[in-house]
Amino acid sequence: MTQILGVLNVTPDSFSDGGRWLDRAAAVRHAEGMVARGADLIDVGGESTRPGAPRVAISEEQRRVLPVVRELVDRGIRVSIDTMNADTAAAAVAAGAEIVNDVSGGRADPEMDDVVRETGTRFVVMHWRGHSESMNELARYRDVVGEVVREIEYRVAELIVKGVSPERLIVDPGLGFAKNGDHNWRLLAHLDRLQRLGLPVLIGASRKRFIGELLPAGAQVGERDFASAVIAALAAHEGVWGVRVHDVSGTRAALDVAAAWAGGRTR
Ligand code: PMM
Repeated sequence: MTQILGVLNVTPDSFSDGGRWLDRAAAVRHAEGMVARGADLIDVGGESTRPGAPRVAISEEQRRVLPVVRELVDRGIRVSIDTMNADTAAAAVAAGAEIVNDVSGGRADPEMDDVVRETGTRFVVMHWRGHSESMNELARYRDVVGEVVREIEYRVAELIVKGVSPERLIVDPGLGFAKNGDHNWRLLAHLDRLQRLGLPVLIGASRKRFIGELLPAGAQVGERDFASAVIAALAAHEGVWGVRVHDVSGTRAALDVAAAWAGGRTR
């Protein structure tokens, strides 16, 4: 069954939910709501990765996320930590986070690979070419699917050489990260190429701009949820391991449809 990672951005500036969950009690309530609606894990992040976002000091990132991680773990909620910082990853894993979701796939912080090996955490290797301020210039490909798969494969090989067990790795094409809408759709249409690496695949399409580009002009960010849930259903149908989403109820329904459809085949 495809896993749902419910997004909890503890930031003032994420593009779709910035500022809403900076208050710890509100963040925890929101996470509990997502679990009640069917999230398998809560992906807690303290640094916005939207294009052009400024970097956040590590101390500030940890001040935002660590108390929330601790409180969710105490309540029996499974947590992934969305961070590019090795120190934050180590502290979150020590607090009980079971997945480190690094949008740079370990490329932003040279210490990350060691933390992954030493802690034995599960680790998301997302395709990444550079920080958000340079993302648009880096969105140049001759063969986006081939290049993204090769670059992820290279990073996976580097992690394995450093002693990380491949069973701990999850891969993610990094939709919207140094990619335009056309790139994203090609990657989604060729998920099988990424799946051939033999590792679980995570997809983060929820509410991203390329979905907005399909909708009528002037549609609000929240109106992207229905289309995001359709992508989740199609991705689940292709056999992805997980989807990272903001709207858990819609995604739960979409994934239940995909599972029932798949079940219908076997009866
Ligand atoms: N996208 C965002 C943040 N974290 N993590 C993974 N693994 N994959 C993604 O595509 C991804 C991510 C940016 O989206 P947000 O601003 O809505 O959190």
